[in-house]
Amino acid sequence: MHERRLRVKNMRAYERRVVVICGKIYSQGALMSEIFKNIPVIKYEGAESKNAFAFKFYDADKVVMGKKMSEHLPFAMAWWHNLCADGTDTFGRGTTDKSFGAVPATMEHAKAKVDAGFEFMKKLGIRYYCFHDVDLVPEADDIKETNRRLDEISDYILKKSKGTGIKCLWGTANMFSNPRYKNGAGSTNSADVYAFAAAQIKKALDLTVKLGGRGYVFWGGREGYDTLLNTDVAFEQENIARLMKMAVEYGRSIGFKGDFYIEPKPKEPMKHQYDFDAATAIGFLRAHGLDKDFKMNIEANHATLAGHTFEHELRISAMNGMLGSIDANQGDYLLGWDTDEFPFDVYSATHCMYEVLKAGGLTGGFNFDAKTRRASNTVEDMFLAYILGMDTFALGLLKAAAIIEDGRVDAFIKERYSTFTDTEMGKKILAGKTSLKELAEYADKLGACKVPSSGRQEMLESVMNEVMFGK
Ligand code: XUL
Ligand code: CO
Repeated sequence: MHERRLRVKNMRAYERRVVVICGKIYSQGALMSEIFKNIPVIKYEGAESKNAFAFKFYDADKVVMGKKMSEHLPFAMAWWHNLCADGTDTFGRGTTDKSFGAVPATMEHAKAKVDAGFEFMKKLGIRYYCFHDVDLVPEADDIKETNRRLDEISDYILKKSKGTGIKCLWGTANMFSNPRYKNGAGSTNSADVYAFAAAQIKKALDLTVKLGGRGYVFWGGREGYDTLLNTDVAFEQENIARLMKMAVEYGRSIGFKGDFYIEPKPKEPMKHQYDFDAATAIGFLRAHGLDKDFKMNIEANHATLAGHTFEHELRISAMNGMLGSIDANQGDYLLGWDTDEFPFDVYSATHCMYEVLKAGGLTGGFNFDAKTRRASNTVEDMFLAYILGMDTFALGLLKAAAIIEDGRVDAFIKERYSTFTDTEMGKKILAGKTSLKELAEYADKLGACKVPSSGRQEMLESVMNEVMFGK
């Protein structure tokens, strides 16, 4: 019914070339050559610049620790926030016009979003984008029609990307918005819903491969539960693992060589999410033999919701060889939900980049899974937000490199564990060549144990301030 109304509206719009909705005029059919007419190409002007439409710290070609900034920081645009989200919240409708001159929820609009997205990325020098299937086209009532639309739009994206070097960073399937996923997707109680989830993953993998994606993400939106009174946790987790195994099997069969990612999140929308944090997700992957094909996509705001720091989640992933990609955003410590703000916290970005540099970089990239505030409702704000995010991570990179080059933090950590590397008994412990019995005899011989050396946290925090603000 809804679709028929939409078709009729579209036909009328097509005939008239323009259509008026809620007092606004939308052009139909004709695609504008430049959408963000008042926004220039964003260039690096340095820290002294007062030009809001310039980078102060992100200097793409600047070499830091042997690599260009643009290589350290493969930034990506999140299709959903940047091209779809209009500021709607639980208390009010949208504040931002994301129609880009087309009638919303039509294929013309889907194409206008592609035009807007590519102009946006080109003006900012961003080389990647991330998408959910339903960010790209309006979902139809019948999955066959949705898939046809996805074929049409991905052809259009491919055409549009020719000669730009812009590619997909990762793709994913939205398995949380449609009411059929109210009880989960891989964790649903309905075999039919499970089949639809599988069908969406199959198509999203096809699209990811077609668009040159480096990765494929599983964010377990509704994979969790609210009460054990209606839930078989073991059953649901086994089923999620089965779905992931089928995804790996299918992905590899169509030539997908990239990584699959789990994007951990502790809560929201579900009370207990199965992929609570990196440690939980890594344990799950290992238990189901999925750890060779999967890595983590760590989102800053998800880490803080889990009661962790961003850098903790990155460290846990990296030390398990599973740091794949990053959703670069930030939360608000005064609010307990996923605010998806553009990152401006340079301390956090510095800790993040320290982890990334130490891990030897990412196989994925930095996806701005972030939205402008509801009150920041103009197209200018879209650009200003990305300038903020890109500059924050550029600063993070510069400061993290400075901390590593300064060497005091690394030297302190090495020294802190030196009783294991510089004493006979410490070496024996590390080599696995001792036993409880021998260690107990050793303790007996000592009689009393010295309190270990100071952690010097305050001194090290001063070192960080010094490196951040000293020059
Ligand atoms: C939700 C979230 C998602 C994933 C992709 O909190 O972060 O947008 O990044 O599904
Ligand atoms: Co995310």
